Amino acid sequence: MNTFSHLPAHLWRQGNLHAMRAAALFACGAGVAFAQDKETRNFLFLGDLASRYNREVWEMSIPAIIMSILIAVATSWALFYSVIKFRERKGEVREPAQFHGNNVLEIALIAVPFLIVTVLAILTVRTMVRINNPDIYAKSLRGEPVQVDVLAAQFWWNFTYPQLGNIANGNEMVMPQGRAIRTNITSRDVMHQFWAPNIGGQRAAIPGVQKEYTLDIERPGIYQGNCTQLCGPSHANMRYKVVVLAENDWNAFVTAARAYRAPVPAPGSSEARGQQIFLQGKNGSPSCAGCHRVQGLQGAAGLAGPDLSYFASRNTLGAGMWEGEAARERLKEWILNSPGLKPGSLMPAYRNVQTGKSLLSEQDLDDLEAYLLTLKLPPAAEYWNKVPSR
Ligand code: HEC
Ligand SMILES: [Cu+2]
Repeated sequence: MNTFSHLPAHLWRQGNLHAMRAAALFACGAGVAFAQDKETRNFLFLGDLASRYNREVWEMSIPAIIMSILIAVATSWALFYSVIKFRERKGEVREPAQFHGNNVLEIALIAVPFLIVTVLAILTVRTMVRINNPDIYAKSLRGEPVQVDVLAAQFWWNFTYPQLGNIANGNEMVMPQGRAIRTNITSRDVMHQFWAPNIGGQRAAIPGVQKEYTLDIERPGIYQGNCTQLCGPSHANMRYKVVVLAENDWNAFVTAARAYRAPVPAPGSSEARGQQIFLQGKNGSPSCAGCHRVQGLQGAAGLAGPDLSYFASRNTLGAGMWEGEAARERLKEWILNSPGLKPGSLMPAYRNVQTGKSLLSEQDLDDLEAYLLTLKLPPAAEYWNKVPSR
């Protein structure tokens, strides 16, 4: 039974063509409209094209998408056309036309796909070479590249700036807008993956290997990053923020961060007691300073946890697990029992293993919190206040 048999063949053919033209036009129109609008682009996982890398990838996908649409339209048209045109009619019994041995057809059926694959391969490889070539960034960006060393560890990040007096920050990567960022990515323990979609593709962090990549970002803002490697129980909680600053704000940040020395609390204050515990631990507990670096604090050079130099200027806690208020609220609980809050956290719980009794009193926690909250950049360098939106 043929659904279309009530239509005269020529009418059906015409209608068919019109419908397909309309569909093709609609698809192209929708594609163009989508690409203009930032929200929709984000929705389509294209990122907001805030980096040279992403624009290169987007620009190569346009011809690839157009080619795919053309191929889809052409093959569907050929399929429907031949199914309808050459269908078996009522009472008709005949052998279908045979094409075996038709050289022109067979060569065409090899040559056309070969051409398609070749064109797509050239587009892809060309883009891959371009986005991995530091020179293309250097050409379009201001000044010398900024060096940022990225250390990935279960389940946190450290960002150090070896050319800028070794300033460092944990879990929040501050970077300048419109400059090439030369990253040196490595891992402390297992394989991790550095991925902030707005900045470009995923970059492997491999223990014992220093991988250099050039990144850039064209607009100030906050961009979300996450480890995308299944690196342990908290792999999904291994997040970071990329905070991109306009030139002035970046310069202010660098100047202040280079000059930064952890403040010295007034003797006898809660902060001073906090600093004491931070440096020496309490009741046989390990000292915080043994695992955490604080710039300018004698004895705090630990590298087993994220840098805490200006922890109070950060907006996140637990490598981006919480932000803002939610982060502040959990600070004491975090200090007391980090693995209880974050699965697999390698920061030890401050409890006696045998008795389960806390090694830190409420007072100790208040003091530690008070001390941590003094670790702050000067207002001119508070980077969270400098970016358009969170
Ligand atoms: C054995 C090493 C070790 C000791 C000791 C230690 N920490 Fe940590 N700390 C870590 C690790 C590892 C992390 C990262 C955990 C994660 O996010 O997965 C961390 C994370 C933190 C964070 C969150 C940082 C951020 O940006 O997310 C704070 C705050 C912190 N530690 C404070 C302290 C304080 C205060 C002490 C002492 C009472 C202390 N730590 C003792 C290893 C340690
Ligand atoms: Cu990871």
